[in-house]
Amino acid sequence: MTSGSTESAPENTPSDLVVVANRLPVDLETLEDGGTRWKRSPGGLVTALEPTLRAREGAWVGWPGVPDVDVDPFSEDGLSLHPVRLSAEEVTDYYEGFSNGTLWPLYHDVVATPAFHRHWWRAYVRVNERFAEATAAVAAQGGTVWVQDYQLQLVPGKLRELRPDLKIGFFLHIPFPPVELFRQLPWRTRIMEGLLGADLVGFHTDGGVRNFHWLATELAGATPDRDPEIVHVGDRPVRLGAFPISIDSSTLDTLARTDTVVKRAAEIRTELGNPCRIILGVDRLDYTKGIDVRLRAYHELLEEERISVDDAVVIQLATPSRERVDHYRQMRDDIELSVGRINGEYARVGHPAVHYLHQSLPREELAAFYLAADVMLVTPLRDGMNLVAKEYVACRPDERGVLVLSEFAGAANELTSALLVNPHDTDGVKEALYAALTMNDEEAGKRMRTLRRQVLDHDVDRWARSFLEALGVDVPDEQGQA
Ligand code: GDG
Repeated sequence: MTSGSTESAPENTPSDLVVVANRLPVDLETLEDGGTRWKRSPGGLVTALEPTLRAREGAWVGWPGVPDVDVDPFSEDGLSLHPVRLSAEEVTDYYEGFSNGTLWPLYHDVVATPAFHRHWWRAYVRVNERFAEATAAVAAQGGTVWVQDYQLQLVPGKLRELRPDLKIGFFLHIPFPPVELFRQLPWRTRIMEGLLGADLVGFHTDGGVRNFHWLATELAGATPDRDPEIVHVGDRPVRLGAFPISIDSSTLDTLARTDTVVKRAAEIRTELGNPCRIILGVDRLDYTKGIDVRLRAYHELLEEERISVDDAVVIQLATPSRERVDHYRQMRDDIELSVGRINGEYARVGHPAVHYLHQSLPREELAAFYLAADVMLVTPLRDGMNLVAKEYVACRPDERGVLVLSEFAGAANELTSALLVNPHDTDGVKEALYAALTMNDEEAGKRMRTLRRQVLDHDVDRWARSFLEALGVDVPDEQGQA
């Protein structure tokens, strides 16, 4: 195997702090000659956790993104990585099936119908056990383990059985659903018991904490405490809390001030034919993101002749996502049909109304789009947080631009100076879009300044720090002092 900048494997050194996530922070890529190499996938989570992980000889347990390969543990830039093997069938049943065909729609308010299949569940249990075993083998005596997200909800319980000495945290990146919806799940008690294996269970919002508290005490037999953020499993307390995730705000702010990005933003406007207003959407192509909602609102404004294509064009960047899952294939067809329909009716040669890119763009290019956009439309039907909304704000050091944001995104709790909309109310979204397009500079600037204060003060480092501190971990400061 060719592997980027890897060092010899530190597999025998137990780690004080272990992050467990479905994916490793690097992807295994197959080369043309049949060899393989590691490619870093620098997500927000890695950036947030890297300094803490390095300071404590941290480890990361996860799937390398390719089925049916056995890869030995290795270390990259001082972080030890422990790949977990998944077979192709497990990727289908545990990942695409139970995680993305059952839990994802169920936890997002059933905006698509979840499928319940017993063979998917069995694969989920098996894979979760494998992750727990891999973690148990890596964590130092009395160490800390931080489990991430909905794919691994059984890991805390299983890990506690294997290693009662560990401190275990769990963070859910998607919404924790209302009680009535969660109760549809045939394996609801098993999931609750899995999560209650943790010492600390974190959500983006207080709503998640409340839903979880009810289910823990009414369904899973935990005992309430006087403190609503604690329940007891036997004599063991489990803490609950809201930890709204964020982004590396200052890095994005700096990027958006660079000459390259500023110049590219101006170029984008010219390439679009200098429309008065650029409206932007940036999403993984996912049915929860409400891409159809915003296209409908734009379409109706054109139909009603309140705006024209010279006044406002839409750019929709839609990153390819989960393309083997049925709901996603159907939704992509629907969106592409709407884009075609709007352009068919309103575009002129060389001047589309909607510019639709089903591609993933480099980070600098994305920052230039944020900087070029006069109106950012973030209209999910349900979203744990939504980092795009925060990234847009961080990329506006010019204090211009208007954010239209769904009340059903976790980000709406913090970004209250955005124009908040109910994505189910087409008229409401339409009016908010119109208000954003016609807002005067003074009001837009005032709103953007308030949004920027929030996003720049509450970055992803603060998020990671507050979770780990609540778990009782000494987090080193920026100088590396514990
Ligand atoms: C889950 C929860 C929660 C998108 N297109 C490109 C690109 N992106 C990046 C964005 C942003 C990320 O993808 C998407 O993050 P979101 O938070 O918006 O949504 P999910 O992927 O659904 O994330 C969500 C999150 O977990 C964290 O807890 O906020 O609620 O659903 O960072 O910038 N990045 C690049 N090119 C693209 O074309 N480089």
